[in-house]
Amino acid sequence: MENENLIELYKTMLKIRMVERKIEGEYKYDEIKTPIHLSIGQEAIAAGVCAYLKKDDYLFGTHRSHSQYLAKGGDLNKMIAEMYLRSTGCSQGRGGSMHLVDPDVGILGSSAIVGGSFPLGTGAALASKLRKDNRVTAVFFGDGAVDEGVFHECLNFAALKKLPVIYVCENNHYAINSHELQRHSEKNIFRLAQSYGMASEQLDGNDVLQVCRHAEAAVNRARNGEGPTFLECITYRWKGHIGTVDDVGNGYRPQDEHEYWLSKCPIKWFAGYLRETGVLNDELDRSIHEELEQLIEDAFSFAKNSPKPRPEELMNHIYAS
Ligand SMILES: Cc1ncc(C[n+]2csc(CCOP(=O)(O)OP(=O)(O)O)c2C)c(N)n1
Ligand SMILES: [Mg+2]
Repeated sequence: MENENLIELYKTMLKIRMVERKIEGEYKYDEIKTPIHLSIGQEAIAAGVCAYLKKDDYLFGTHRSHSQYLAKGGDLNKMIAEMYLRSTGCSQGRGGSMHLVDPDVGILGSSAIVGGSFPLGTGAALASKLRKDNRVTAVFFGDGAVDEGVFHECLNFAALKKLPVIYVCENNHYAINSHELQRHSEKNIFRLAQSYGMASEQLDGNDVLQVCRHAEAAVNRARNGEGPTFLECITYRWKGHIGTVDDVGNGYRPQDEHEYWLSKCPIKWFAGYLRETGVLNDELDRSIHEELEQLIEDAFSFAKNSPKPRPEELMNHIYAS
């Protein structure tokens, strides 16, 4: 990868982290009127996969979609306005954090229904195949979504029809409080996809360069008509399932497990790699941080100064025109 692309990748990961840290900090003021699921610690997956998607490729996300939306190039101002449920939000203030959409850059929606991204994304990939539009669809989901029957139906169909789709599993080991070992008879999720006859790999989701290598191969496979790819990306969410708490201790996640994963910070690791290879230095890093801080400040003031939907607009946007 060229140096400038490596820096772009770093910026994307850092942007996700800084945006979510800002949301976390603002949440206590109770002006953000939406449940939030933070993806701090998981940034490398969306950043690495989306680095190989074109603007008009499609993406379908989950309840934990901030990273996916930002990595695919979703508009930051509209995303933050959506957190504040303003008319200027990406879902006109009707959706909140779990319903992010930006069709201008191929983000056709995120879904609060666990497993909801499978049929939507598989259907979009079928449409692309029928239309011969050469688009690739990325379907993001968590390890919890693997427990849904629709996972199997969609993987079978996509493999059978050789659809141009990439299934991206953000395996952070937990579905709310429940560990994957308590839920899965097959302990390696990627093997389930293999059984449907599609290319399927398990990888370190905190190593953005590894994600990139697999994403590039998957996108090429999809574009060349060779069918779907399944990427099981192993990671960890630093925050609790929902909101700003950590969910550590109290019989939920062990302290030592949490600490281990904090030490595997994907951004710290990548910054270290970029410095070692001479791509990043103090001055550049400082200017990237400053640029992002400004962007985020601007997005929050745009959101806070935007109008709320008016009562008489209640029935708008219910049906597509
Ligand atoms: C069909 C359905 N069942 C249950 C829920 C409640 N729920 C919301 S998030 C979640 C856990 C999802 O875990 P995972 O897919 O691993 O994603 P993560 O939160 O770890 O990113 C559950 C069970 C839901 N939203 N939809
Ligand atoms: Mg999970």
